[in-house]
Amino acid sequence: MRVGLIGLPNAGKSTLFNALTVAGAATAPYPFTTIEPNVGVATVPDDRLDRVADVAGCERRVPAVVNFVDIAGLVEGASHGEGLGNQFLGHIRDVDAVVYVIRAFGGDVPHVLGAVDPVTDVEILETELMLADLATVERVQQKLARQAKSGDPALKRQLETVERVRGELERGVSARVHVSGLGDDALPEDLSLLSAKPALFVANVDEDPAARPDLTPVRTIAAERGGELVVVSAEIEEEMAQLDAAERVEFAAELGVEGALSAVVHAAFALLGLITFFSVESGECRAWPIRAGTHAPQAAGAIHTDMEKNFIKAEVVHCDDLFADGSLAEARHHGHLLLEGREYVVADGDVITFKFGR
Ligand SMILES: Nc1nc2c(ncn2[C@@H]2O[C@H](COP(=O)(O)OP(=O)(O)OP(=O)(O)O)[C@@H](O)[C@H]2O)c(=O)[nH]1
Ligand SMILES: [Mg+2]
Repeated sequence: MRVGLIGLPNAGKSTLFNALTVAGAATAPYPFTTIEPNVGVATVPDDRLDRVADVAGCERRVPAVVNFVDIAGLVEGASHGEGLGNQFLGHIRDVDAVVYVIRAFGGDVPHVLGAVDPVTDVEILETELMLADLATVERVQQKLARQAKSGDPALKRQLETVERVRGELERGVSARVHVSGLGDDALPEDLSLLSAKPALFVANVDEDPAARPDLTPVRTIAAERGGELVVVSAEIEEEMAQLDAAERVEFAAELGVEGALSAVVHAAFALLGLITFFSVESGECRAWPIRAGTHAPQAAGAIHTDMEKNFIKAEVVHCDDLFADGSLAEARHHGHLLLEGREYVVADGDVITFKFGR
């Protein structure tokens, strides 16, 4: 599962990507620095991992990660080939969720539209995605109209839904807002809409609070479009990512920017519909990302496919019980360590040892 960073050129996408992944992608004060997407992983900060490891006496700790893709900047008309043009469509199609990186810092870095205006930037991004979607929907609509002539009621219903979706897109409403409530087979399976992807809005603000535009309007738009707004100063975060942990904490406290980057990662994690369970094995405690609603055998499969195939039982204790009890032995003693079967739905924060055959 991957989260794509999208935005206008010079919005700070690669700078944010570097802060998140410490990958060292090229950044520069001119548009279209990024052409081919950069791909990297960000670790998910989670203090429960250290606490589980301490209680279970693990030396090694392996955090969960989120995959980020830093995509080329897109400009007005991109859906018709402006700027780097259509290639961005394919890159956005490949990700499971998007982060809109919105420029909210001033300075000498040129803005493609001449002025910093977060609301206009959001509108351009959303419009380009919706225009790309309209082209897709029109194609699908024509195909369905031909197929529905056979009289198949399911196809006729899909055609009606597609026509409604088209109407909403033409009114400028992103699919995220009107498609999510539809049932599973309401739309053709191969209809992949860019503006339906879960979205997070990140305002990349100036390090100087006095030089920041008012973010209230963009916050309102984000809420209307079904996304959260996180405020971050990517340049500061990129600099801080180079520091060691202790320096970072001190620097962040000094600047009053604690936790901004974590907020982006956590929001992206949630956007993908992920939760975390922990494993404790041979001195290693590890956080595993899985989709909310995953059953125990499939969660075991995240660790190893053999563990899913040969799944027998899961020994589960919730981390909050473990912390309260102080040790696995005490948790067992208090009846908090339970044996669960195939139907068990893993909860966020579960600490699990899988029992499997050979
Ligand atoms: N002052 C300030 N400058 C920033 C910030 N974030 C990025 N920049 C600068 O803005 C310029 C563009 O940043 P990039 O990260 O390359 O932007 P991008 O969105 O990846 O741009 P393209 O790849 O061209 O689409 C660079 O010179 C950055 O140093 C910020 O938070 N504050
Ligand atoms: Mg870039």
